Amino acid sequence: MAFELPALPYDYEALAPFMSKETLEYHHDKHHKAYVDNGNKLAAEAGLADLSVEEVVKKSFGTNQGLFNNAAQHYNHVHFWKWMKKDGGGNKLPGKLQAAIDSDLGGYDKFKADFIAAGTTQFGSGWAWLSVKDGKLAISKTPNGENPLVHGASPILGVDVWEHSYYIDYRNARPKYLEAFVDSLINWDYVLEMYEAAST
Ligand code: MN3
Repeated sequence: MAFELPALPYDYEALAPFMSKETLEYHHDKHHKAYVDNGNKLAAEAGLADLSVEEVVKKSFGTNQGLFNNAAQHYNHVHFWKWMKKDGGGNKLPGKLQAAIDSDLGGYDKFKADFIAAGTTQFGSGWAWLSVKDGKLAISKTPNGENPLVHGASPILGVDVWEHSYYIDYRNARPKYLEAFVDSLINWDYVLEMYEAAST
């Protein structure tokens, strides 16, 4: 099925001052749109236009780099917008998620430190992730558009550490952006929704 650019689930000012209107306009309207347009063109050329985005991501990994880059980035951004909300973030998590973070990742404070470290130490463009693998939560990082789907895991939270995600608001201070994402932006209800889907 053709990829479509989803509307943001909030207005362009909603995430300020942690993520500005200007960042969202460029990031959603231009970067994400380019992944959708290029992904559709390359999926059609590869004869994969009828597949879901998840199937295109898995099929193109390691075999069609151009298509993979765009399809994976489309998948990543569809969820990235929903992984944030106004007045989000912080340590008030849904109970089920809190219990899993306690048992699998050593508690919220350790999760926060390790997630931020993953994003900070991803050299160049990429993502930091929280995913479910073999029934347990795990933190990881990937370069460029790569994501946990191609490593046998189900992503439930990801943060974009490409410069286009933070340079307007934070310049080169990637750790400051990651801290604001965790403290003030994460939509824990959507993380729980993906956790429950990945755990069934
Ligand atoms: Mn991006």
